[in-house]
Amino acid sequence: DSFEEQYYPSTCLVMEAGVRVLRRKDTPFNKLPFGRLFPRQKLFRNIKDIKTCAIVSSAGSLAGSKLGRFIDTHDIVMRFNHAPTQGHEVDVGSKTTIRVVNSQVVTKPEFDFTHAPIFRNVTIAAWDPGKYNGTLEDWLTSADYDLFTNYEIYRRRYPKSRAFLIDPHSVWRLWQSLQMFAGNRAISRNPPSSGFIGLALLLPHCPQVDFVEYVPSTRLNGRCHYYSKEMNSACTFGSWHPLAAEKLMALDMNMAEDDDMSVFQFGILRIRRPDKL
Ligand code: NCC
Repeated sequence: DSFEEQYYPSTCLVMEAGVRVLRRKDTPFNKLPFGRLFPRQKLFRNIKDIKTCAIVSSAGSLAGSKLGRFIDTHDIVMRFNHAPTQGHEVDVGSKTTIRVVNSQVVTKPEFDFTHAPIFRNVTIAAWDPGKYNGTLEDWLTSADYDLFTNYEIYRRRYPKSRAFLIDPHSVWRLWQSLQMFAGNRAISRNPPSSGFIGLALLLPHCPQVDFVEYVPSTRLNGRCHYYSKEMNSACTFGSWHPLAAEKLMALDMNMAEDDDMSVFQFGILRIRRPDKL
C-alpha cells in the first residue's frame, strides 16, 4: 500500500537485488564438479524462528560502545572478515552466526582461512566481485583473488560446514540498486563493501535487522577497526568501495522510531523487511 511505497523504497531496492549464495543446482555449477562442494543445507537453519538479527560492522567507533550484551540478544549475529570477538566481548558481544568474508581474507596466508578457529563453526559467506559483465564461467578463472582453491580445501576438510560462495552477479545487482538510489550522483564502479553485501544477504531471512555502527555515531573516533589502533577515516567514509552511498542508503532504510537517538547516540540502524515487494 501507499505507506509501504512511502517508507520502504530503498529497502525494496536492496531486496530486489536478490543477493544470494550459489547453489548446486545453479548453472554452470550443476554441470561442474566444483559445484558439488556447495553445501546442500540452507544458509540458515530454522528460518521461521528468526525474529531479530544484528550486523556488527568492524568500525573503530564500536570501541567503548558496551553494545555486546545488546548484540548477543539477537537470533542471528553477522560479522565480517577476521573481526574478533575475543577480548572485545563487552563492546561487540561473543555470539557469531555468520561471517561474510571477502576473497582477500579467503586467499591471503596471513588470515589462515582454512585453519584459523575464527572461521570454524560459523556459517561462511565468501564473495569476490569478478568482472562487472563477466559470466560465472569467467569468474571461475578470473576472480580478483582466487578464493576457489582455499574454499575447496576448507570444504573438503570440514564437509559439514556451512560455507557458501555469494553469487557475484547478485553483488553487481546490489551495486546497481545503489546506483539507482544515488540517482545522478555517479558511484564508483567497485563492488559494495562486505557490510552492505551482508545486509542485502541477511534481510530476506530476517524480519528485523539491527546494523550496529555502520552509519557512524557520536562515538566516531577516526579508528579504522575496533580491534586495531590504526587511524584511517577512509575505512568509515570510503575510498574504493562506494561506502558513503551505501551508508546514505542504509540510513534511508532506518525505521527506528527514535531515529536520531538510535542512530547517532546508540549507533544502531533498525531495518525492517517489507512484507511484500
Ligand atoms: O575493514 P573491513 O572491510 O573488514 O570491515 C568490514 C565492514 O565493516 C564496515 N566498516 C568497517 C570499518 C569502518 N570504519 N566502518 C565501517 O562501516 C564496512 O561495511 C566493511 O565492509 C570489506 O568490506 O571486506 C573490507 O575488508 C577490508 C580487508 O580486506 C579485510 O578487513 C581484511 O583485512 C578492506 N581493507 C583493505 O583491503 C585494506 C576494506 O576496504 C573493506
